[in-house]
Amino acid sequence: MKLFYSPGACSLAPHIVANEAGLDVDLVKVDLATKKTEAGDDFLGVNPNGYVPTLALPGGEPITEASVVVQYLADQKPDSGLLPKPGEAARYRVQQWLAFISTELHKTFSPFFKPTTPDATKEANRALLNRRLGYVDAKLEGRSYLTGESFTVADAYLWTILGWSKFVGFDLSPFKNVQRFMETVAGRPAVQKALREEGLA
Ligand SMILES: N[C@@H](CCC(=O)N[C@@H](CS)C(=O)NCC(=O)O)C(=O)O
Repeated sequence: MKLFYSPGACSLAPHIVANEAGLDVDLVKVDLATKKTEAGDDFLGVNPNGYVPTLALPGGEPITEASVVVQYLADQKPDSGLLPKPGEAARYRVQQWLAFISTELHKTFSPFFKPTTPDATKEANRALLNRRLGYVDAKLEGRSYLTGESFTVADAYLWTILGWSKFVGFDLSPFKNVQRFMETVAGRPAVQKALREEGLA
């Protein structure tokens, strides 16, 4: 398997999951501006949408979408606890969080990275993020991770997206449980390993 990534981008979530699961994944760095891999290959030939994460499987069509790539990786190690097994009610709770993170957080953060985003849009997104983070903070009350004491793929995704806060000037300090969550996840060896492998630590 090859995981196409860009340092610190949302592809960090599946990278963390691969490390947590102990999977052997080849990392391929992509320049998102030029759509070239580090080796100079055309990334659009792999994913015509030109975005990471993209997981290339031997002899198959690549899997895209962060919320799905993390599930595919976790399912390669069903006993890892990263994603409850098919049919278990708890699996849908994790999938609910993945959808929430993707649609309510990830895509609300993205416009901050685009120089063409109008200030009014940034302000509206900041207000929405504050409301959504209030919800997340309440859910994290009295628990280490989103669904309890067990780290799942949703935690990897949430941690990755909220890690962007410092780059876009979004203040996490009102959200005490979220701040504690960020520190807890940062302390996981698989997370630190992923940061080192992406040249971020
Ligand atoms: N729908 C995709 C979006 C992924 C995405 O936005 N990736 C960003 C990095 S976090 C990217 O590669 N942007 C470059 C581009 O869209 O050209 C997903 O959910 O995984």
